[in-house]
Amino acid sequence: MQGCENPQIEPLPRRALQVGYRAGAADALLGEPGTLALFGFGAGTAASTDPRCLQVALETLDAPAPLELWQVDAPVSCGRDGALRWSAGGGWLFAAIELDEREHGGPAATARLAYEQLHRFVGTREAQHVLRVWNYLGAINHGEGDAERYKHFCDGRAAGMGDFFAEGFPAATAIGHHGDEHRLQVYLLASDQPGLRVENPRQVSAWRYPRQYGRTPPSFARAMLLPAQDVLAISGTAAVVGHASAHQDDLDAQLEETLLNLDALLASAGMAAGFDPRSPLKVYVRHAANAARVRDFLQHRLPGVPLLLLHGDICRRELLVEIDGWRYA
Ligand code: 3EB
Repeated sequence: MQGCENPQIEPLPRRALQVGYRAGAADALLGEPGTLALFGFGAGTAASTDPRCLQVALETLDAPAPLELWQVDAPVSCGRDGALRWSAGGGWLFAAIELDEREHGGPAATARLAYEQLHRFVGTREAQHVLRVWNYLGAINHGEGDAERYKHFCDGRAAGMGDFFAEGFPAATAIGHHGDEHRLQVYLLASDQPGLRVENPRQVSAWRYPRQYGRTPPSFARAMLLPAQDVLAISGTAAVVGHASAHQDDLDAQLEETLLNLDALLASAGMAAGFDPRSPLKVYVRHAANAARVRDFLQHRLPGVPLLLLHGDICRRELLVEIDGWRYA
C-alpha cells in the first residue's frame, strides 16, 4: 500500500497512575487491583513485608495519618533485589532503597551507592525513564558550609547518577527526617515512556545554582509532566526566587512565595492555574509548632486540596516550609 511501506506504530501515551491519600487498613489497600505502592508515614506505621510498602521516616503532623496510595490500571508484580524493592505494572515502575550510612561510610558514599543500585536496576527494566525521585535523609542540616550533610548527599547523588540522567534530571524532593540519623531512603517512579521536564521561570534551575550553595549543584528538575501530560509531578518547592532564599524567618511570606512558585510551575507546564481535590500535596514543615498555622494558611488558600503535613527539615536551613505533589490535568 502506498504510503504505508514503513508503518510506524506510535504507542498510546501511558495514562497516569492515580495518587491519593487514603484512610483505612494497609492490607485492604494492598488487596485492591492495581496497587503499585503504599506509603505510611512515621515510626508508628505498621511495618509490612510487602515490597510495595514503604514506611517513610518522616512523622506526620496530621492525626489520624492517612496512607499514600499509588494505583495503576494493570496487574502489578513486585519483588526484591538486595536492599532494593520494586513493583511494576502497566508500564510503570516503583523502586525503593533504604541504606544505613554506617555500613557504607557516610552520607556521600551512601547516596552514591543508593543511586548506583537504583539506576543499575532500572536499567534492566522496560520502564527506564526515571520521572520522579524522593530522598529522605537524617540530620540534613548538620555541618557548616560545604561540610553540611545535604552537600555531601548532593555529591554522592551526582556521582551515583553517573551519566544515567544525561538526558536530564528527574523531578525530586530532598528532605531531612528526624528518625535514625543514619537512615537514607530513596524511592522513585519510572515509566517506559519519557516525561517532559518543566523548569520554573522565577527560579534558576537547581543544576545551575552558583557555588555558594555547594560543590555539587542539586540534580533535579522543578517538575515533570508524565507521558500523557495528564499530571504534573511537582518537585519540592519552597520560597526560592532566582537562586536565593526569600523571606528568612517569615513563615507566611515563605508560604506566599511558595504558592507563587507553584502557580508559575503550572503556567510553565501549560496547565490551568490552581489545585483541586484530585491534587494531593505534601507540606514539609521544619518546626512542628508551625503546623497549625501552615495548615490554616493552606486550607484557606487551597480549599479542598488534600494536604499531608510532614515534620521535615528543608535542605536550606533558612527555609521553614516546602511543598511537593501532583496536579492532574
Ligand atoms: C530548592 O528550591 C529547595 O536536592 O533534590 C527542592 C527540591 C530542594 C529538591 C533536591 C532540593 C531538592 O533548591 C531545595
